[in-house]
Amino acid sequence: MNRTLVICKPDAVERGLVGDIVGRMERKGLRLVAGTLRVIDAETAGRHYAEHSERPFYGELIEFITRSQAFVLVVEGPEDTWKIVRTMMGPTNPADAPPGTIRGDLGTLLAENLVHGSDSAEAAAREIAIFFPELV
Ligand code: 3AN
Repeated sequence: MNRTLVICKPDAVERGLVGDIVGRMERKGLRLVAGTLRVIDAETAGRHYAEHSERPFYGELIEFITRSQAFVLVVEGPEDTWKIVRTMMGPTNPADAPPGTIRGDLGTLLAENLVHGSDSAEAAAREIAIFFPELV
């Protein structure tokens, strides 16, 4: 089996959309391995988003992801589970995300796009180790 990290971001928790987002993954056939509702601290957010540290929106990104509780989870499925989740999420910008995707159905804002999913098998392993070291 193959695992990936998902974050229902603060906007998803604030809007009461965690059940919808997690339900989509369960109905798709993915299994929940771990999940925790937590405020992500700035240090953890910085490790998670290290690849974006030089981007102009980095400060905004850290402020957003740390502003209130997020639901951080690990899901499991067959090969390339990270890719299944990414397809379900839709493109980064909700304006480009087709209906049927999480961002296409539920979001309008680029900076508050509801959900994070690891973008490769390597990223999944790295990110699971950041948020759920006990699973490694
Ligand atoms: P994704 O979340 O689809 O993997 P990334 O990794 O390119 O997208 O970006 C990480 C996060 O940074 C996005 N989820 C989004 O919230 C934010 N972001 C990306 N591009 C911008 C931008 N141009 N302005 C503001 N926030 C952005």
